[in-house]
This record gives sequence, C-alpha cells and structure tokens, in this order.
Amino acid sequence: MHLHGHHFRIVERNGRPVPDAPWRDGELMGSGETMRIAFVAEEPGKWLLHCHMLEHSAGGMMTWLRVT
Ligand SMILES: [Cu+2]
Repeated sequence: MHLHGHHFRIVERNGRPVPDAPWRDGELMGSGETMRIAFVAEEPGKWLLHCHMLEHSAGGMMTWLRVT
C-alpha cells in the first residue's frame, strides 16, 4: 500500500498495536491483512492510495482521498 503526498505511521496491524512505528509512505501487506494508519492530512489536494502491483491496482486496489 502506497499513500501519495503524506507520510504515515502504522498504529495497528491485524488488530494488534504497533508501537513506535517509523514514518513511511508505503508498506507491504499480505492478502487479508489489515492495517490502521495515522497521519496528519495537511497537504490539500487529491491523493492516491494504491497497491504498487500493477495488476492489483488495475483490479481495483486503488482509491484516492481528498484533503481540504
Ligand atoms: Cu496488491
């Protein structure tokens, strides 16, 4: 998973807390995994959130978020 325009910290992975995770703009995820992230949305615009595997993005693992 890659988030454009921002850096985030992973706060929970597969329901378990992740203490002191580093700031990053992407993270590998396996099938069925979940991840809760936190970031400061301070850059206005439309930002992509997507998988870096082209077939996955083309298959729908891509969205965007709007920061106003
Ligand atoms: Cu993928």
